[in-house]
Amino acid sequence: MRTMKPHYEFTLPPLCYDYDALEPHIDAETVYLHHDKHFKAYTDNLNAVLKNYPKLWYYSIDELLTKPKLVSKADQTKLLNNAGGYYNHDFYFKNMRPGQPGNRPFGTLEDAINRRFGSFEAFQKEFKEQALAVFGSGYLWLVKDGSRLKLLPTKNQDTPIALGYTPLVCIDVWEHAYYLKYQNRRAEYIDNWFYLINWSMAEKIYDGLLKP
Ligand code: MN3
Repeated sequence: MRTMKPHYEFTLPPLCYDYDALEPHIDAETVYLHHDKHFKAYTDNLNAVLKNYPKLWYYSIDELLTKPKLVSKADQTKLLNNAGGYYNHDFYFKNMRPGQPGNRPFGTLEDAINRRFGSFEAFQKEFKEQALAVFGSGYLWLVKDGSRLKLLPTKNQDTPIALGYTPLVCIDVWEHAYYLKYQNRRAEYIDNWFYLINWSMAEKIYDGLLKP
């Protein structure tokens, strides 16, 4: 049974911290533009597609992403791009918190990272290499693939859930995520972003205590 409360219209999820809370790693203006303008545009465009499909107003974002054929062929790309932009940005902003020195995973996820990559430092190195290698616009994710951990690059606004993976951590490497402060220096943005990863959130998802 579908819940009786519609998801439509989708609203822009508020930031869990102040615009300047990620300084000096990500500047306040970038956070403001990225959240209030870019993320908002995906939200508005998603609502614009859904407006014509009252039957879909009860579908969650996950359902929309995994069942794009519910809309006409002409609207499928628009739905996937904007529902994907909504899902990915919601995850990205929640997956960060004010920076802390020595920010690292703990608990069962730390054990799994050590098993899969050898050490946290080896994980960071491989993550950075793959995030640098994302060509054009996209994301790099740490996902759970069954019981295995995996690094997953995605293009544009493709999502890991449409591919059947459970996301744990993600970095947005679209230029709008870092250009104001770092210009073309994506590597520096990645190094700084490591201080911001919300490992508590990743750990809860990994342990099945939180839905991504
Ligand atoms: Mn973005």
